[in-house]
Amino acid sequence: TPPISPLSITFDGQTGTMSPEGPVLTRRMSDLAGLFADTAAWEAAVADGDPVVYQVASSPVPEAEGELPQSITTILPGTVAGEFHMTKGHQHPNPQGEIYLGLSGTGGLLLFDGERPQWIDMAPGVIGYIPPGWAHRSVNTGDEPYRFLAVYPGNAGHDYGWVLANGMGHRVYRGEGATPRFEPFTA
Ligand code: S6P
Ligand code: ZN
Repeated sequence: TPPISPLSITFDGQTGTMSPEGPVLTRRMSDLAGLFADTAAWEAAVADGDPVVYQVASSPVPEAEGELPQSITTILPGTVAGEFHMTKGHQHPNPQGEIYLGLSGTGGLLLFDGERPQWIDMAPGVIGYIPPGWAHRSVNTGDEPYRFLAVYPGNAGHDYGWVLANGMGHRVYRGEGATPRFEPFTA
């Protein structure tokens, strides 16, 4: 991939769009196989319209070594048997850091290094830092879309199998009031 020219990107934190825009990825309930604890409830949601769970809008900056691609993830509100809507979650096979900036709604960043789960509350104006070697998943803990901007090294990659094999340390459920309830993940 040839290097990209300097550019200005306009984004809307209330809609999750970027201009100019690169690829937009849509993940539906059926794309999240094996991730929610209640398999029967997940199957019922897939059968009942297979709703969109999240979308990722990328800038035109390519995922190539030396570049710093950006994307805005929008996770729609909801649960599967009380477990909050979330991203698949991944490790960077090339261990490199990443930053998230909260744009709208409320959510959290679940991090797991294989031993210790960590949680960062995310809201507009909060930067969540993901150190190298920490798998990461985003969770919408509110009743409106949760959006964040991600900036990451272009050669970091995405390993989704690691999360299927190791989990993320915790599961995140709707709790009392605004506080999520965490349950240990057992693989
Ligand atoms: C990429 C960055 C985000 C996620 C996005 C979707 O390194 O962490 O752009 O890709 O939030 O999550 P996932 O786990 O489906 O890639
Ligand atoms: Zn990442």
